[in-house]
Amino acid sequence: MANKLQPGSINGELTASGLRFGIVVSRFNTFITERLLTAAVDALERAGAASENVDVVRVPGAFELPLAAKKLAATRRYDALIAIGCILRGETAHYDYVCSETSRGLQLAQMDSGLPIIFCVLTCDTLEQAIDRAGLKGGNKGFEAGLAAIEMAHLSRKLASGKSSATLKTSSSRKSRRK
Ligand code: INI
Repeated sequence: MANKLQPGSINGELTASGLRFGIVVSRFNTFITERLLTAAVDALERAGAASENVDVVRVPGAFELPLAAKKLAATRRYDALIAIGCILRGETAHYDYVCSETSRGLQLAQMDSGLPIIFCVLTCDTLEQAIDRAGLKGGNKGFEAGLAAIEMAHLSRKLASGKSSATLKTSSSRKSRRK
């Protein structure tokens, strides 16, 4: 039997006009990370973000992404951040340390700051797997990250406002009636 109760839902829109984004990119495996970056910027641009509202910061490797993201978050200048990197498995355990500290550090920075930090760090066994995810068979994870950043920026604002889904719906329909 279908429920009579119809819960309200709170969603993030996919329009980027007026929103500010910071992107931190690792130069390690730059062949991949620059492709991810281009696609992330493409997603923001297509959704209406303005050039002056998007900053790109480059760091040496994925391991350095969390600190740069944390510092950008502390400026309180952004609605969302995107962290871009590519970690490829080598012959030693180095890969495991870089993967775990990068993901842990980014999640910590996100939870500490309350700012959405989108995880666009590929962790692959081979270069081929990374290429597939940076514009070939697997699409482009950078584009997905751009969309996730926009959605989370909106959602984050809405959740911080403390308004219920009913109030948000009423105020947005009031706004669209005014247009
Ligand atoms: N950094 C990466 O972003 N990807 C890698 O594949 C990688 N590997 O394999 O070594 C890597 N190492 C560097 C690391 O991120 C730091 O920049 C370095 O250890 C200095 O702190």
